Amino acid sequence: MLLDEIARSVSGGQAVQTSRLVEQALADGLEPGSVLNDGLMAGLTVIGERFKRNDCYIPEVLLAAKAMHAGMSLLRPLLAGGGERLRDKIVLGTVESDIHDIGKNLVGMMLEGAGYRVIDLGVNVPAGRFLAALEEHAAPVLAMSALLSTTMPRLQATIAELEKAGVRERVKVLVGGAPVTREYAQRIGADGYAPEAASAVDLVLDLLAPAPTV
Ligand code: B1M
Repeated sequence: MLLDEIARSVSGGQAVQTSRLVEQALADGLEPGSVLNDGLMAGLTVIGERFKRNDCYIPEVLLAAKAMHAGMSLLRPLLAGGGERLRDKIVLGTVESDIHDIGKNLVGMMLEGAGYRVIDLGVNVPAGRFLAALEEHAAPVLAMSALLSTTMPRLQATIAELEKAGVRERVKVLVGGAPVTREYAQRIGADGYAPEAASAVDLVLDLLAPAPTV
C-alpha cells in the first residue's frame, strides 16, 4: 500500500523517493492528514523507536528526518490551508552560550512531524529572546535544549525570566539535552523532561492535554 511505502521510504532515509511517493499519494486523492500521520509520521516513528533502542545511528535518524521534511514541505501548504488544523505553536531553541543543535533539530522535526508549528530560534538563544518569541507567537510551549554542563543553568535562568515577566503560568516548559536529567528538570521547575526526540512529542501531547473533569 502507498502509505506503507511512504513510511518505509522515510525510515530508509530516501528523501527524493519520499517526495515522489507523496506526490503520487496526493494525485491519487489520499487525504493530506492521512499521508502525514499514516505515511510520514509512521516512518519517523519506526526510526525514532529504533534510535531509542540503540538499533540505529544518528546519520540514519538525520536522513529519515530529512526525508520526512521533503514530504512535509509538499503537505504543509495543504495542511495549513485545507482545514487540517496544525497543532499549537512551540518555541524551540538551544540555550545561550551553547551551539549544539543536532538533537534540538531532531526534536523540532519530530514535533513538526506531529503537526506542531515549531518556531525554531536556533542556537545560543538568550532568555530574553525566548520570552519575546513566546509573547509574539502566543505559544503555549517552550522547548529548550542544553548540551553542556556549563549551559544547563541557562534553562533555570530562562524559567526565572518567564516568572519575572508573569508568563510562566500560561507556558509549559520542556527541557532536554544529553546532560539534563529528569531530577534536574524537576529541581529547576520545568514542566517536563524528554530523554530523546521521540518522547518529546509524547510529552508535549501530555502537557497540552485538557485536564480531566471530575
Ligand atoms: Co560538543 N560537547 N562541544 N560539539 N559535542 C559534547 C556535548 C560533549 C559531551 C563531548 C565530550 O566532552 N564528551 C562535551 C560536553 C561536556 C559537558 O559539558 N557535559 C562537549 C564540549 C565540551 C564541547 C565544547 C566546549 C568543546 C570545546 O570547544 N572545547 C564546544 C562547546 C561549543 C558551545 O556550544 N559553546 C563543543 C562544540 C561542538 C561542535 C561545534 C564541534 C559540535 C556541535 C555541532 C552541532 O551541534 N551543530 C559538537 C558535538 C557534535 C558534540 C558531540 C560529539 C555530539 C552531540 C550531538 O549532536 N549528539 C557531544 C558528545 C556526545 O554526545 N557524544 C559533544 C547527537 C544528538 C542527537 O544528541 O544532542 O544529546 P543530543 O540530543 C538528543 C537528546 O539529548 C535529546 O534528543 C536528542 C535526540 O534523541 N534532546 C532533547 C536534545 N535536546 C532536547 C530537547 C528536548 C528534549 C530532548 O526538549 C526540549
